Amino acid sequence: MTYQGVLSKYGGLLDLPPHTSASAVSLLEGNTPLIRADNLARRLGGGFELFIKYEGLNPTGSFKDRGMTAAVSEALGRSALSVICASTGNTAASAAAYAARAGMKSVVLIPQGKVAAGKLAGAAAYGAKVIQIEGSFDDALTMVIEISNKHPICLVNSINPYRIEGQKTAAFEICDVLESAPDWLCLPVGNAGNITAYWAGFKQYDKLKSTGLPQILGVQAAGAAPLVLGHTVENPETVATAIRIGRPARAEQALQAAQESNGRIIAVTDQEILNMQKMLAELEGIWVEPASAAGLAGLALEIAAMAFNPRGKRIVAVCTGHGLKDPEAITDRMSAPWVVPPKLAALEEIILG
Ligand code: AN7
Repeated sequence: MTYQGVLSKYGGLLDLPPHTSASAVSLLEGNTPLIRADNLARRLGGGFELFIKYEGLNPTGSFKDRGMTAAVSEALGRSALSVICASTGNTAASAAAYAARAGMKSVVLIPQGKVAAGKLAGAAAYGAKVIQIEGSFDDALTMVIEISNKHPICLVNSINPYRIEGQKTAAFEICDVLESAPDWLCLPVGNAGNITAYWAGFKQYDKLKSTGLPQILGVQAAGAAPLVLGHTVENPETVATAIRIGRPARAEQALQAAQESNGRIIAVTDQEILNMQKMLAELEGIWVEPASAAGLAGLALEIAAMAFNPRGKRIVAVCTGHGLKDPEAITDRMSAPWVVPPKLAALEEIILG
């Protein structure tokens, strides 16, 4: 049978109300490739297997689509007319796309001036009402919780339990491809929905199919690292705007995932994130947005610090969003391209000279 999205493939394993499946709103999300990254593994010292779970290849360019198909299908199933979310950008684009397909209205609240171009453009293209808040993502999240409690607008941030259910499917896919869980899973952590979903997914699959459990390495940006610091961050700041979050909604569950899996949550600097973004693109041909390089940057740091020995291990790095989401992360820093007159001699001089 042709592929029909994560609810169709894994719906039986997801804790969703019965009205959900009948109204499935899907863009055939999920089924993303797990790509071997031998060049990068070698650069990091070698001796282990490294795979990239390339979530940037989802329909709107990020992993959010896995949870959004579940949340919007559930909302439509009980005849909700509109959805709302706070977002650093990817949730906004995903919510807007799935709402559009469902014939629902969407409202997205974003922190003013801190959302990457491809995400803002996506939300607008899919027809969302886009509202900039003169504040942080955390301020915006507080506001959407309040308004959705007061009015019949469905909240589709990852506080919505169906988002987590849908996002568990990424863990199922990894186990299905590898025929077991990896030894380590590293991923970026912002509002902490995804790490919560992966851990729940791996635990469920292990019970069902004895696939084993990975150790989880959650990685935050140093300027937005409440889970590492042990307290909320009032003014989070990082080049990885997707994870510019100071008060994660699922902080406790993230810490629990790290602890139960015998893993950890660490922070990396913006420079380490940008270096890894380039390294992944230049060594493997995989361009991800800055936040999505954080998991790998954390892995590199752990290996360099000899915090753990990767030898013989199977490691999966989740790359959550596509590089095209945030072109300025590259173009703002690159040297200007060569300019030559349309003459062969000039071209030869640059290429051969
Ligand atoms: C590319 O879109 O929070 O820890 O509002 O876009 O589950 O929050 C995005 C988060 C990682 C962190 N990578 O995931 C939003 C938003 C990318 C992201 C994360 C996000 P969570």
